[in-house]
Amino acid sequence: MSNPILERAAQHGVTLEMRGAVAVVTLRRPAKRNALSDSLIEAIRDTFQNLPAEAKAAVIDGEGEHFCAGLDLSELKERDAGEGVHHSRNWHVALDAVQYGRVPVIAALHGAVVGGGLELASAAHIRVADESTFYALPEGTRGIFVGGGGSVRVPKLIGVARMTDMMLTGRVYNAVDGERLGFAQYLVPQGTGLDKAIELATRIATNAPLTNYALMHALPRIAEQPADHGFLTEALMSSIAQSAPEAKARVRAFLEGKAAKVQKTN
Ligand code: 1HE
Repeated sequence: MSNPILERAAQHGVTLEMRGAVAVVTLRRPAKRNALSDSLIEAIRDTFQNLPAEAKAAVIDGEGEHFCAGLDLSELKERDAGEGVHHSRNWHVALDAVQYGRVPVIAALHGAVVGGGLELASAAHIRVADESTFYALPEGTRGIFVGGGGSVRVPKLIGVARMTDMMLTGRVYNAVDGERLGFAQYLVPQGTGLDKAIELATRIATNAPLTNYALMHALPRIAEQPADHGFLTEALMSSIAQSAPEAKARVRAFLEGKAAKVQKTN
């Protein structure tokens, strides 16, 4: 790896390895259950802002038995209001680099996905959970509040009522319930989450880049817009995507019987 920014991120516990067109980003702080220190958050930001040009999709994983134990509580300092705002905003920048970066991101979840770890997972575009996964927001019981974008992103997955319950009561969801509620889109046997995430990312990497861009950057914004604005943004985005030579080639291939049909599944 020749990029000094990625080398520094690796020294701070976030490594990047290319598997074909897929960048596999790994949190490597297993002794602390990948708890997110300030330097780990910076390393996540720097990694996703500096993905190699050949990366067309990414996977985020955590070394060890847990995906991520959330905020590094040993760094929880007495901050005045201004410092607290900046700390939270630094998380927002880092997790925005995941959600609104250059390529779709698949999170490979296992073990604890809690607090800021759930906030990080929520910034990914798809979540694959293995059977060991559990989800919690212990901020409520620690006397604090989410600060890494969780109040915006988590309700989009499971709704405000369920998030409120999790934070008020310390409720923990297991992998099966988590998939049913919408935390994860895929539930796989223990130990197979990373393989499944790489398989999905490899497929996503073959999509037309403008389609992936539209799904990452236009769709979530359209979903926030009043319907009237959303219809216009959709019309603009779809016309831009359709006008790309790659879209025309793909449609022509289907019409000439050279592209796969949609297959019914069981
Ligand atoms: C930590 C952290 C951490 C572990 N900060 N050091 N997050 C939480 O409240 C979750 C706190 N962690 C846990 O509940 C458990 O550690 C786990 C369920 C994740 C894993 O349990 P286990 O039995 O595998 O590990 P452990 O023995 O509890 O932890 C191993 C070590 O990691 C231990 O340190 P050691 O020096 O004694 O070996 C733990 O202290 C350390 N460790 N989790 C610091 N989170 C932007 S705002 C976001 C706000 C939040 O995220 S609040 C939720 C914080």
